[in-house]
Amino acid sequence: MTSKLRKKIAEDRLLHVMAAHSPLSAKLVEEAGFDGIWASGFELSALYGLPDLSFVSMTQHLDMVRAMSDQTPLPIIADIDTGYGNAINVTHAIAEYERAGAAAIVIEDKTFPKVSSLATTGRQELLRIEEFEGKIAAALASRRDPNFLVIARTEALIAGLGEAEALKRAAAYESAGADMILIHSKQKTPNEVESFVRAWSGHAPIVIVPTAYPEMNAARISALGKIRMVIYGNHAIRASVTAMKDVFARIRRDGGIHTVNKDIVSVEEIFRLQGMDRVRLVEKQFLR
Ligand code: SPV
Ligand code: MG
Repeated sequence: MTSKLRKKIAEDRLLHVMAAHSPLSAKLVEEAGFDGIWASGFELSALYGLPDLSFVSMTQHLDMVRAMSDQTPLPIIADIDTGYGNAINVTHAIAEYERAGAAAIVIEDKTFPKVSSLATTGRQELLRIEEFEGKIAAALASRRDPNFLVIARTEALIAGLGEAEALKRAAAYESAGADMILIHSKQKTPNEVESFVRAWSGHAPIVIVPTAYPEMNAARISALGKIRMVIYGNHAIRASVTAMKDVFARIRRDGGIHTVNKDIVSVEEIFRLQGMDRVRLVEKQFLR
């Protein structure tokens, strides 16, 4: 999967990567035609009913990455937050994520424990640049497959440190060997990210997560030219919550499941997603 992602990035087109929080949602991402899966920390935290504050452990996240990669051939971009500790911990994390079937990791320059970048309040503390360069170097030195991508994410704009600091950090992380740079912003308009991208003179392709500024669509992203990947960061979990809330409310209101039945997928569709056809084949072959 690693070389597949590397090749896609070399194709010089915008890659669309959708969040997933389970093997089932990962399969739906694949069937919808996305280029990759974002193993989002925010989504997995929400799945457990927890805030995105480094509460979910590396083991929990790794188990999910492994389960997703067992179910879909799509490249998985793993959100490893701050790398679960210092540069030494990063060496361990990279080996584990590679083994679990991820094609790439995104590591961010915040301190541990992190606070969700989308939180309107809360501390957003950044590491010293040198320390984060060390974490990138540790990631690069620990990958066994050179096609396993190390994506460095700067939270300088999220922390309110401004474009100059974001550019300085992005340049330092590129020099440290990062394959791509993720620039994150929670401004309600694309202006902040567009300005950063225009000012970016590095060679590393850019990744964005336009959750807070949804009008930044594919046409607008492509017009900037330097962005190679867009991550739809939490749309799987938000779509699930929307759908469940709606159906549950209708069942309560209507006093039964008779009205919603036609509006939700059939049990047969779930059988298909579960791979029940394979069970039938095995049954025929081996049950005697
Ligand atoms: C995630 O999806 O976990 C992310 C993106 O890291 S964001 O929540 O926007 O920080
Ligand atoms: Mg995250």
